[in-house]
Amino acid sequence: MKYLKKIVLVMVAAGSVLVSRIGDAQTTQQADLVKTETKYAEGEVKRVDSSLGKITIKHGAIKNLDMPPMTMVFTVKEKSMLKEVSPGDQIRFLVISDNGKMIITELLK
Ligand SMILES: [Cu+2]
Repeated sequence: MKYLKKIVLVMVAAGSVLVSRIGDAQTTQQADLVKTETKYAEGEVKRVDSSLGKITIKHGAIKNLDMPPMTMVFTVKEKSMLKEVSPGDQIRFLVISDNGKMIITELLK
């Protein structure tokens, strides 16, 4: 009887490890999903200033910056990123906040 109790305890312990592992996997999966969803912001190019490395974008919500849709000016990390874009283009972009300055690190048409 004592032996049986021990087996049950071991099984319960093993079961809880399994459950916690499944929980971890789900959390990781959800984190990945959030990452993908917040990765790119979308918008339409309104103005390009190649010499200053600035671009005006009418953008949708930018989740990682908690920003609602609006039209605003961004600075690009590299001026060369503006070579391929012109007003009217639909773009996807990655933006980071560097001490309140919005910097586009990636720009895709
Ligand atoms: Cu904005």
